[in-house]
Amino acid sequence: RMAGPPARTAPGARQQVQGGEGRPEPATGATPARDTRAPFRFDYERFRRSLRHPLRFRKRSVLLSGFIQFYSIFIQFCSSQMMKFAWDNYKQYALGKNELRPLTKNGHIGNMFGGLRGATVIDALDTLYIMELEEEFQEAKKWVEKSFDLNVNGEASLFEVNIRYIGGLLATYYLTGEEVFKSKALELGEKLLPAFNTPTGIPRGVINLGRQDTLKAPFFSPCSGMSWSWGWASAGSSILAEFGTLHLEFLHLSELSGNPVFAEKASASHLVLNRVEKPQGLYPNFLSPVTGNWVQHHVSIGGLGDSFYEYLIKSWLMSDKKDLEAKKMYDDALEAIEKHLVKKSAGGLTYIAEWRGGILDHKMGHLACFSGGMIALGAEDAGEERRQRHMDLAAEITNTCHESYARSDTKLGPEAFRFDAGSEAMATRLSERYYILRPEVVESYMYLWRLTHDPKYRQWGWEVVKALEKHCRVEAGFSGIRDVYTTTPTHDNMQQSFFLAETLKYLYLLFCEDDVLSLDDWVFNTEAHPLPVNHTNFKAAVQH
Ligand code: DMJ
Repeated sequence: RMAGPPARTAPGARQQVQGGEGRPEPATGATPARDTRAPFRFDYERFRRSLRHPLRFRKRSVLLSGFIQFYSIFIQFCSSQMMKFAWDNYKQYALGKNELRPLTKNGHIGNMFGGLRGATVIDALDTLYIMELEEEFQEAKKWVEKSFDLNVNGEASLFEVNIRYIGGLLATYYLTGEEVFKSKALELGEKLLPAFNTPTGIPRGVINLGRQDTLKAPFFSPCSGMSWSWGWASAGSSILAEFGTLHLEFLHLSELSGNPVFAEKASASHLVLNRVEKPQGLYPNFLSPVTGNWVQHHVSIGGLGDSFYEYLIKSWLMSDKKDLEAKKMYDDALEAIEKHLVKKSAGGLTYIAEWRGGILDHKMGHLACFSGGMIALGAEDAGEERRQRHMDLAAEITNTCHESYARSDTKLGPEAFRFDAGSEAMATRLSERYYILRPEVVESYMYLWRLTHDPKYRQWGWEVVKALEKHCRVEAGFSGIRDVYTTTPTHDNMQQSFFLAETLKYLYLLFCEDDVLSLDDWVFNTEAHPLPVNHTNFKAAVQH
């Protein structure tokens, strides 16, 4: 049994998914989005009243503040100006494309989002709003209202569409109460449901977003609503960090629509994962959606595994600490990680190694650096001994990730760093020296700051601001760099949408007061889109 959204209407009653007029019936063979058409209204005002800290973003007056506050307001201002610069250039050269190419001053579409456009717009919305960049927020909103087209036909990553588009739209709805964001999120959520049509209910990674209700080109293809596993994933398997990173958004889709189907789909994976035997308590990264068995024994808290663990602890927090199943899964997983993967280098740096069928790979990816923040967040409610141990572990990992930045010439960290062959927190392979504007290290600084108020985290954040300005700012935006170990790096010509969604948002929040998006009220999805904690004590609705 999982803590989930309420079943608001009698079983069998017809409910409506809000905002979708004339919603299409799914094509034969597709997962029905349940025929649910009775009126349902999410009470936005009630939700706002349920927040423990009223929403406020306004900065304190500089005149009324002391030196410390002046310093933090100044850095807030710097990060909001970086956001404005990133947005203005995207708007000027790439509006409607997925990302900005800041050197060539054009847009990039890529193939992750199945024909959807405007990934940067959707990822930027809540950051613009939180930073009170009002004019820019209105520009982004106008694009969503007028140009964001969901009638597309193409192969999308279920994970990426969920964390960036659905997460970004849901967060902006909760912050603003503007219906357009809710209705787009729900419409898109329905398009993802066919991916769950597998024998185990574990979704496949790729879904065709083509409409399932029409035979007319260009929105219909024989593949509409079909799903696949990634070609590169072993033997048709699904990836832990992908099927395990749906829960937060899908629970909110059910919450806003009154339709439990989303929560039910996302919860199926916990059932399968609780049944399957785990090698030494660890979760391998590849699982067959057909048999529900592991396909390969590679375990990582970085890429391919990362946000699965994050969503376990955040599911518990988002349920107002009622989802005890998710909490237990998290506690057990962390215990196995502590036992088998956490290591200390000769130089005294704590790191989390990867595991390949019993053999340790002494490497940490930049992606794995989110874990400092996650472990600190999860430590909160544990007993005294465990709480202290986890806070220490979180601080040590965050320190190691800071070292990976501090030991580079640019003061930005590489994609992966190693602890072997005499190396300590540095990339040893040419192919791992790049930095693509990733957020994970500043994400951990933000959580550790909020939970300890140790000023070093703000100091480290300021170092990142300076390094980004020095090495990543180019004439028309911010760009990733190809080698963090040279002071004259070449640029990769890509301003990733997560730079606006996450890196700049976390830097900004690091210098805000704690009640700006308080951790009592909000959990950040893995793309840093804030989703509210369910304080209203809804009954558990998802039954196994
Ligand atoms: C983001 O899209 C998300 O944080 C995801 O969980 C991992 N990768 C990127 C940023 O590095």
